Amino acid sequence: MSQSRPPPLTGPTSTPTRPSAHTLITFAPTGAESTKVDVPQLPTTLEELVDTARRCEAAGAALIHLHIRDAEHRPTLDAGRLRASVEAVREQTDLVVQLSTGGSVHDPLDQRLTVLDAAPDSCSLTCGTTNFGDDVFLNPWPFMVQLFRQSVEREVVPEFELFDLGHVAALRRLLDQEGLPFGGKVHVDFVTGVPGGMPGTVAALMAGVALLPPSVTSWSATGIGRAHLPIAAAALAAGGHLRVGMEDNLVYARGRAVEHNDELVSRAAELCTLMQRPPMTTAAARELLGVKRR
Ligand code: KMH
Ligand code: ZN
Repeated sequence: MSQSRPPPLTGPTSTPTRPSAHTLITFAPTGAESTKVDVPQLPTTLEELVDTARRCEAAGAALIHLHIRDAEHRPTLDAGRLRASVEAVREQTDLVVQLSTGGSVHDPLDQRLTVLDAAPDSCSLTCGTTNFGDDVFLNPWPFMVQLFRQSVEREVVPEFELFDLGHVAALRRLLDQEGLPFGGKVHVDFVTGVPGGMPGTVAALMAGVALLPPSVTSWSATGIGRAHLPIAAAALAAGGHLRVGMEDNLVYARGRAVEHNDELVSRAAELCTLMQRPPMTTAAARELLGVKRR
């Protein structure tokens, strides 16, 4: 703990009163948790990823949240593979490319920092440690600060991942201490329903939204597993944006597995359109997030 006066962890909040006319749909196609053996339809090869990216863009998504796998389909932070994946998705789509810096719960912190070497448009930045099932997803304060500073240097736009209400307080502390991220916008994503994090309930999501600091310019939400649809509906109703994908949910409906990520994106796009906030274009997403053209 430093001796200087700590910044306030509470203060003005920014519950939005006027929702954006369009909805940013983010998709997280792979994650680091499911295995190819258990879920053969999970996109794990570069070819599968690029095909998924194209199909999800066509279905209405504007941002891909990317984890990659090695030749044995295991999670990896291999620099060459990360760079090749970013380049391939960029060549084949106009999606905003976000690399996960969360990786898997087994990835060391210093290796997670090297993800920015692959020059993505955006990177995830989780605002605190959380229990993650039987594991721990580690995000100590010095790591958050280091990643934030590195993202500013590299001109990569962070998306602040909030798994718990305490993460909202940590986000406020980070912004108070470090100022605005590269691009000047602050986009956050509530990841609800992780066993150990905030529950995937409307009440928990709304509590998080109510605590957001005023510098937050947009927020999205995802629900893990059976929280997927209710959280999407709640986020839309409250003026938020959506994240969907097989990283978060493998079940399309009771007794029916997700066969392809674009099913989840298509359903999200239908929901947005029904709610009179149709999917945002990739160009509009770049503007919303303050992402630089590379
Ligand atoms: N795979 C989780 C341990 C992120 O992408 O930044 C962390 C995660 C968050 O998925
Ligand atoms: Zn992730």
